[in-house]
Amino acid sequence: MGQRSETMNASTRALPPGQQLAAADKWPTVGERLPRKDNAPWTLALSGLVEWPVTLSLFELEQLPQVERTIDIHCVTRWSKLGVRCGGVLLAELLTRARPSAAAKFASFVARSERSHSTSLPLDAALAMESLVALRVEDRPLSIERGGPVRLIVPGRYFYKSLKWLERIELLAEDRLGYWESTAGYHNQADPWREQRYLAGLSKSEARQILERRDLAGRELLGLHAAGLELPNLRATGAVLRNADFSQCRLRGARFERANLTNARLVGADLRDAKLTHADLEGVEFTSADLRGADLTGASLLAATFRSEPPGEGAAGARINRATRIDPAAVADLTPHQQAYVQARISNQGAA
Ligand SMILES: Nc1nc2c(c(=O)[nH]1)N[C@H]1C(S)=C(S)[C@@H](COP(=O)(O)O)O[C@H]1N2
Ligand SMILES: [Mo]
Repeated sequence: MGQRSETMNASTRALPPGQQLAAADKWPTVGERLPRKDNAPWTLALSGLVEWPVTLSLFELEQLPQVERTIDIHCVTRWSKLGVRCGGVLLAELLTRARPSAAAKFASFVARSERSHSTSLPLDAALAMESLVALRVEDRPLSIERGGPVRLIVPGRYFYKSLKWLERIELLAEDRLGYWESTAGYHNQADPWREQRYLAGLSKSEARQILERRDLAGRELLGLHAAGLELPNLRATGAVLRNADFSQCRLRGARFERANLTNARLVGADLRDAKLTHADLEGVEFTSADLRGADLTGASLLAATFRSEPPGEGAAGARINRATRIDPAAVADLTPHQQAYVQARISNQGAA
């Protein structure tokens, strides 16, 4: 597997487009928090198009040649962590044990998880990137919460390709889409340098038709084009609207309670008195939006943007006043620069 991955190059210790650095002491948990309850000892099975299917115990994994790699984590919801030291067994090393057959072109990685969470990669790409079956992070055994004892680490792809609680690797002739890739529209290539976050969603005219009734409550629509539209009092309670574009939209009084607006663009949107309580607002762009009187209580704001970074560049900051409700814990999840901006505007606000 002679090819060196691009992530081994020091010059890539930079942020891909649209990412921001998580605070140094923060490593957010995304997706499932714990593996499936199972008292059986941990094993890793290699199956599918292999000459010798094998099942390895944790002890056997630890006896294989170990490597250390310093990798960069890029979550699709826009936070990154650079230079995380991981240790374990190279996928390539493992596969020599099972002998992939010539027909094997894809690898499906399956987790010990309640929903059999999985992800997949073309086999040659997985090997070229020096994917790692990780057992350690920062020289300690991987904790259960971090995906231990055995976690896939795929350098050079958004972190949803790094499967927690890996228990089976199946080699296939055809690809088998993973959990997020098939349920959330996450891009199957997932290259952060090309911003391959999501598949294309609805067309603009389809979006307009759907928006005519101003009722999106409970709907699931990926990449909704709604920029510039008049949508006051829009109903979108509980809607799943990842990667929607609501830039410059009139959304005064809109209802987004418990909605998933991950990575949505709300640049310049009029959100006065909008209800965003308990919404998932990770990676949302609020630059120059009007949030006066908006209620963001219980919302998660990891990697959300309220003003351009670096300061002084691009659009004006979001309008936030004392009537805007944001939990202190959500403010604490923002980057220091965003935090300072939001804090200064809501500091006189009573506890939410
Ligand atoms: N088994 C399993 N693996 C998973 C997920 C999941 O929900 N279940 N989420 C993925 C996503 S979307 C991300 S960003 C990372 C998060 O890893 P962390 O919780 O250690 O930060 O795990 C990935 N691997
Ligand atoms: Mo993710």
